[in-house]
Amino acid sequence: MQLVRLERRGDVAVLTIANPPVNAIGTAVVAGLASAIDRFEADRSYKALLVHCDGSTFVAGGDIGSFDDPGFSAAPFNATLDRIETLDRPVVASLHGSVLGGGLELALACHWRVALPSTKLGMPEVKLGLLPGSLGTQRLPRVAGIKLALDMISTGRNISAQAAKDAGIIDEVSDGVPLETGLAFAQALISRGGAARRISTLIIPPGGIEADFFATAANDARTKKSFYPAAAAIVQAVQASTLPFKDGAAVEARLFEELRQSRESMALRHLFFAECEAAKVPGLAKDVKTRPITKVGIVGAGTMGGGIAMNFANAGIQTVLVETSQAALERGLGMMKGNYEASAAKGRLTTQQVSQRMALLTGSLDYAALSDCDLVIEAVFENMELKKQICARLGQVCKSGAIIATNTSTLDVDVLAQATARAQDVVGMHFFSPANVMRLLEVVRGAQTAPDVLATVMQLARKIGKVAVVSGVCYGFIGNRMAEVYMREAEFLLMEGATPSQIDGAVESLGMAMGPCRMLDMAGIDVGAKTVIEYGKAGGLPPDPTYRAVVRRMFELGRFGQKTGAGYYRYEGRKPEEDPETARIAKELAGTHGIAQRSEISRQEIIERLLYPLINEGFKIFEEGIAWRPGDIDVVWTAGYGFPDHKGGPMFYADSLGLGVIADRMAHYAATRGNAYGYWTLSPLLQKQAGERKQLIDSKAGTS
Ligand code: 3H9
Repeated sequence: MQLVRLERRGDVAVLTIANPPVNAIGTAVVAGLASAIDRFEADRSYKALLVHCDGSTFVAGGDIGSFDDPGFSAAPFNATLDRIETLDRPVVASLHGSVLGGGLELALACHWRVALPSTKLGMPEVKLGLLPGSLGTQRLPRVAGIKLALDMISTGRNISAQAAKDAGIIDEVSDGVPLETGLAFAQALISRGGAARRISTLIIPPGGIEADFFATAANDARTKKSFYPAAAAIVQAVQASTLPFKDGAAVEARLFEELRQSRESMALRHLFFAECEAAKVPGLAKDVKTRPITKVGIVGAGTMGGGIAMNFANAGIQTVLVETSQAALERGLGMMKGNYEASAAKGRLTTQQVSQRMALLTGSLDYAALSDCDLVIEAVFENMELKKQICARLGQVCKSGAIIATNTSTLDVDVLAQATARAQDVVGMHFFSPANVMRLLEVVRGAQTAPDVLATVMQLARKIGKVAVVSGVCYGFIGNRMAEVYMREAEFLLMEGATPSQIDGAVESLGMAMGPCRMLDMAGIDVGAKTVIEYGKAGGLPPDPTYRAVVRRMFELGRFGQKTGAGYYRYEGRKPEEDPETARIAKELAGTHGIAQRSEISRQEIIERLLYPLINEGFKIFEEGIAWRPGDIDVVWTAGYGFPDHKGGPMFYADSLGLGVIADRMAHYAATRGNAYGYWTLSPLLQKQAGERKQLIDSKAGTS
């Protein structure tokens, strides 16, 4: 396929990029651009050049996959942009879709820009741990001003076509077909004798900005975004736009290359592709017909059910909530209204949007209200017997072809599927709290889940803005199964004498959003303890009396975490304070179970004991086929559990550390702590990869 074409339309040479799906710029496109420019230069009968793209979008960026090539260089594309800008006849870019990164850089090298009203423009490189590497840090400030340019490049946010016009980034907003609007603009330009204009020749006026502007921005980047080297580099590169263009360009080139090779950027690029991959269901026929979802039912209007319902109302889907009492129903609907009103108060929603969303949410005390729903999700608390009863009832009440989903976070989806007597319609939809905010959705495929059910739920997840990862059935699926070993070690460390803030501080120092103690206090110790108790009833727990002894004791004492003002920490409002009572409880348990307390436990030991078993569990999950790809595990932990994205998720992080290091330290803990219950037994896959000195994830982002 020809990726770049040059065709005549009267006086105008039309350059078309056709590189689906998003017209990303890679080596072949750059070569195509160069040859098209050669032809344009050679033919003096053309009066203007129009650059546009086939398909649903203008160029959405450089080809992210190519950044992993050791021989990658931005120089050929940058030289091509330079050639475009220095052309002596006007060059017009006609924009549509997502004009991002290298796409916006291409547009800024053109002399004039026209865009459809629906166009989104942005420089999202920062989300990949990069900065714009094709002169975006130099050209954008020259047209948009330093403040807006720095804001767009630092946040990676998109702006609308109208906002871009107001900021001077584009010249005209015009509706129609991109080729035709671009041609009309180019022809009008020719008629009025419009000439070439070059952003690189613009000079940023000195003194147009506060004297300490860049110092403050650099300080913010260093302190607030210390885990992300791109943040500080972006400030430096944008500051360099006040230098002569060539000098600024050299600064940008150096910084881009440093970032491209940074671990952080590799990790974020891995996650970009891992998220794209996670949406793909292996073996699912492309033409599988999904089931229409126009009405959703939720059983349970508690925090979880309410949060889940809001996702559907946000997407314009009618949703009915079923509860057992009027009071519970009213409480649930009131909570949702309160959440929407809080968003409106922050200016995120209009009052009209609040009313529209609330109008989509109704409540009922009668299961009959679920009979015309296309999807019903049970979201009652984690109790197998209760969930089985509800599933049995849903099996009877739901219409034929309706999907029945369980929001269980740990229980056996196949057992629940059997309870409905229509297992092919059943799937797990594990939302994360707060369900209207957290991006992750674990989709649990049961042994009999029908392919079209899986396809429908994956499509629906995208519609409601979730990143969905498919998991097989096992205790806790991908996320909570790994969290279980992490919590296990956190509790052992408490009993050995570490404080909650030492434990949390250790993993937070790596960039984890929240350590295990704060996490459980927030999620609810009662919820955590009941899950462990349920797991025990199902025979899943090791015969170890010390296993998760702390959470169970806290539960007995009514220390449920934030909601009761005390858990691992004591709370004044939401602020956690160290609580001597926790140390006392841990010491008492240590005494009961004969666990020796130590006055000092190193940060390194805490990190290793929390994260290495978690990684080991991830390996088991992958080799058992519970997760299809290591990247799926990384998406679960970064999107749902606050694992630092700049470390790429636990599996990518394991590769960065070296699997041999993890295997050695696991062996060390097996020897020093004993391994009666197999806590330190290596997954065969981890052992094999470590032995062969191999990585788990191929460096070509996201594939295993
Ligand atoms: C950059 O530009 C650096 C420059 O400064 C310097 C360059 C020298 N590359 O998301 P979707 C794939 S950095 C390669 O489902 P949507 C994606 O993996 C780049 N592949 O579609 C997926 O593949 P698959 C700055 C890319 O309609 C398919 O396209 N730009 C790229 O929901 C469809 O993607 C960005 O960071 C790419 N740049 O959303 C933009 N982009 O079908 C990143 C997409 O195999 N992209 N793919 O799974 C996006 O934000 C969204 O894809 C977009 C479309 C909004 C464009």
